[in-house]
Amino acid sequence: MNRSFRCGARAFALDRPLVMGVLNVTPDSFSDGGRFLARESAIAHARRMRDDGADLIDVGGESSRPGAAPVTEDVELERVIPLVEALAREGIAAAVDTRKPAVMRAAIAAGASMINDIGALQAPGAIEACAGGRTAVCLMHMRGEPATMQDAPVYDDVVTEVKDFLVARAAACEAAGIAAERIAIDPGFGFGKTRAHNLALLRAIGVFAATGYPVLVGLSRKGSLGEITGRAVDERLAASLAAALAAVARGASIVRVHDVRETVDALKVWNAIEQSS
Ligand code: 7PJ
Repeated sequence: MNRSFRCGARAFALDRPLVMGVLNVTPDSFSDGGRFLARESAIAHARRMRDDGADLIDVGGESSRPGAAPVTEDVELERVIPLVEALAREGIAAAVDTRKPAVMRAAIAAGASMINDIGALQAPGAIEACAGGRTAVCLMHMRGEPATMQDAPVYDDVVTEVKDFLVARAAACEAAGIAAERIAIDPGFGFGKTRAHNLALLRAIGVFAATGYPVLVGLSRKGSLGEITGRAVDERLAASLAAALAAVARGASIVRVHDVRETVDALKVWNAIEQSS
C-alpha cells in the first residue's frame, strides 16, 4: 500500500517507517528527568534528533505519565510555543503533544506540523482548532485520565473497542474537514491498559493499519517493557527497539521514540531486508 501522509507542508510517502523523536519540556517528565527544560538545550536536543534521522519532533509540555497532575494553559503555552517557533524557523517538523484547544491553535499559528492529542481531539473545540489548515493530527486512545488510568482497566475486547473508538474519532475529524491523509491513529500503549492489553494491541497492529489510517505507536521505554524485562526506565533501549520493530513489522507507519539514533539504525536494517528481495 503506498498511501501518503500529509503533515504540515510535508507529504511522507510511507514507503518506509517514520520516526518521531520525543522532546519533553516538563520538569517531571519521567524519561528525560527535566534535563531539557532550558530552551537552548531543548533546541539542541531537537537538532540532534533531526540529525540522527527523526522525521518529526514531538514537543510535549504536559506530562501524561500515569499519576501526573495537569498543568495550566499558560504554563503549557510558555513551555511549548517558543520551542515550536524555533523548530519551525529551522525547518524541523514539530508535532505538539497537547489536549488543550488553545495550545493547539497557538501551536498551529507557530508552525506546528502535527497536533498529537492523547485525548483524540475530544475536548470541546479541539477538532475545530485543528481543521481548515495543513496540520496533521494524531488521534490516540486513552481509557480514563492520566491520574487514574492505570487503576485496573477492563475491556471486553480491547482490540475492537480501541479500533472502533479511533475509527469514530477519525470520522468526526473528516466530517469537520480534516483530510483523511492528515489523520494518524494510535492505540495508546500504556494509557489505561494492562500489560496483557498492550500486548494484544501490539499483536493486532495489522487490524489498525487495515483502517487505512497510518498507525503511530508509542512504546519507547514504557512500563510494560519494564515489566517484561525487569529494567528501569533508562535501561529499556533494547526492549524499546524490539517493540518498535515488532510494531513496524505488523504495519505501524510511525514510531514515537526517545532513542532516535538507535531506532533509525534498527529500521534501516529492517528496511534493507524488506526491500532486498
Ligand atoms: C504517547 C504519546 C503515545 C502518542 C505519550 C510516554 C508517555 N503520544 N505521548 N502516543 N505517549 N501519540 O512517552 O511514555 O504512546 S507520553
